[in-house]
Formats: sequence, structure tokens, C-alpha cells
Amino acid sequence: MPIDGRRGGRPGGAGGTRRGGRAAGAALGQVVEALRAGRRFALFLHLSPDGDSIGSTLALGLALERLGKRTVWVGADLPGDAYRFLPGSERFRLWNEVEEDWSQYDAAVLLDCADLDRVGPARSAIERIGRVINVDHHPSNRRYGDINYIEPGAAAVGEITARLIDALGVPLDAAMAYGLYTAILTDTGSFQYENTRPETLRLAARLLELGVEPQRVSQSVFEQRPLRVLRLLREALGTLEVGAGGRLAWMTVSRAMLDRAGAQRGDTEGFVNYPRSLAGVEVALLFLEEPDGRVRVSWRSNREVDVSQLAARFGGGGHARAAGCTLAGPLDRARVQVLQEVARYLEEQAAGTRDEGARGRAGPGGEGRL
Ligand SMILES: [Mn+2]
Repeated sequence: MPIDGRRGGRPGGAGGTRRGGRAAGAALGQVVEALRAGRRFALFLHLSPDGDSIGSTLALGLALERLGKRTVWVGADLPGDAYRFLPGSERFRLWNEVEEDWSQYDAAVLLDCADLDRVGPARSAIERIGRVINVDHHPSNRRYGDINYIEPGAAAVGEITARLIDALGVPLDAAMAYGLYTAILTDTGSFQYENTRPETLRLAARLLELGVEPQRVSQSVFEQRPLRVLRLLREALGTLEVGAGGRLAWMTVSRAMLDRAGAQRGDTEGFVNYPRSLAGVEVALLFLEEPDGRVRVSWRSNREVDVSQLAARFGGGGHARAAGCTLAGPLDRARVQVLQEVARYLEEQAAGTRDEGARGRAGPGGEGRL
């Protein structure tokens, strides 16, 4: 489940192990140095890998091989069918289906993983490798690496990866460009979200000049849905509910619904955008019952609410406009817990705005009140 893609466009919000622009630059330099120095790298996808995880990993993997490095690209989940069009995507392997002596690798490279748990069981391979390079754009990143480069202002890790490849001195080719374009297209909601910056579009333009056909990417990623996904969506839309005076909307996908549709984990990607698209909605939620009975909650907000902070109250995190968390089941109880918390927050926020208005300081809708 992607927890990325949409956040406040804070410019230049880079950060390495220290704060500030110069320190951030140094940290990206550390990543470049480590990649130059090593000979073998294992690149890891996150669970239910999205376009940013897949596209960035693919592009960096190809670039490292161009420098003569040996790489494997692995994950606990393989890329979905929608990403098979990517040149090089056949190189991805399930982490436990490659016979590897993980200790031979110079470093594990994790792109787009806010937390080491995001790689799932592949974590044991990373522990065998022992050295971790962590490159990400989630503000909630836990800095679990030996080298951490976190740039919350980047729309996608794909943007950072493009700069990394440039710094490595590898000319971008069409295959890398397809990976990077897919990364930024998916994390910006097709260049619709507020994280789309001028440099995002400049990079996209450069990738098109390298041969990327945008309609090929959009059709492959968004318009090749299997029938089971629309069957599941039909059921999910039937669960749509609205609360908090129309500012909150949510949908639910239970295991029974997944079974009836013959659907799988990952088939709900993008579903949360339906409640989010309702007029007047500020916070949208999708409750997904996982195979183990836990409940995955996808959070979105439209303008004001920092859902990463609300999700953090349940042990999750992400971006201001897109976040995620996982609760213990059963589904009904988890849903009530989350809905009560959000409804209370939205009511307090509305009351605060009214108070400010009464004092003659009507602010922008309680922004930043969390
Ligand atoms: Mn991302």
C-alpha cells in the first residue's frame, strides 16, 4: 500500500543525518560515494511495491550495472502486472527465490521505504548484508540506514534517483527513463497533486526526450485493470459512508469481499481516491482487512489536515496528504476506533476555526493545528 505521493510542497526540504541544505547535499554525496565504492548491491522493493518503488529501483539498478556493479533487485512482493511493460522489470525476483549469500553484498539499497518493516520478510536478507543505504522522501522515515538521505520535498524517490544517476555520471537511457517517469507519474497522481513542482515537470520533459511515451505508461499503469478489480470496486463503493458533516468519507474492503471478487492484496490501490473525490470531503479513509485479520488503513486529505500525524496516533505515518497505518482486528472495532478519532479531530478543528473567526482572526481552516 503506497503511503506516498501527496504532500505539502515544502521547497528544498532536504535532510540527511543533519538538518540544513549543506548537510543534505553532503548526505547525497555520501550515497554517491558508497555506490561508487561498492561492487555488489542488493536493491529492495517495499511490500506491495508501487510505481515509485519499482521505477526508482529499476533505474538505479540499471545505472549501477552500467558502472560494472553486480546487482540483484528483490522484494517480498513482485511488481504487479501493470508494471511488466517496464524494460528491465523481468529482473525483479522474490527475495527468497534467489540463492544468494547475502553477506557477499556491499550494501542493501532501500528506496522509498520509510521503515525497515516496509520490506516485510526480506528484512532478514538485509540483516545478513549488514550495511544499509536508505534513500527516501517520507518525512516519517526512521533513518534506519548506515547512510540516510531523506528529502521530504521530493515528489517521488524517482526525482532523487535521477539526481543520483546524474551524480554517478551515468547517462540516462530509455529503460531508466521509463522507470523514473513511472515513479514520478504515480507518486504525483499523474501530476495532479500538490507535490508536483516545476522541477518535477522539467524532469518529466527530459524523460520524454529520452524516449518515454507517456500514453504507454498511463495505459499500462492505470488502464489495464483486471475484471476482478472492478468487481471489487463495485462492492467497495457499496460500503461508502460519509460523516463529520460531510468532511469525512470512508470505504471498507473485507476479506469476504476480496474472496468473492477473486481479488488479492494490492488490488485496492487507488480505491481511497473515490471517497477523497467527494465534494466537501477533507479526510478520506479506506479500511482493508488483511489476510491475517489486521486492518490496513489508507489515509488521504485534500487541503488542511495532516493525516500523517493522525495515522501516527495508530502507529503509522506517511505524508501530510497521504498516510497509512495498521491496526489489530477485528475490522469493525478498528474502524470505530479510527472514525471516532478522526471525527473528534475534525470537530475540534471546526470549533477552533469558529473561535478564531469570533476573535476576528479567521484563519485558513485550522491549518497546522495538529
Ligand atoms: Mn514514493
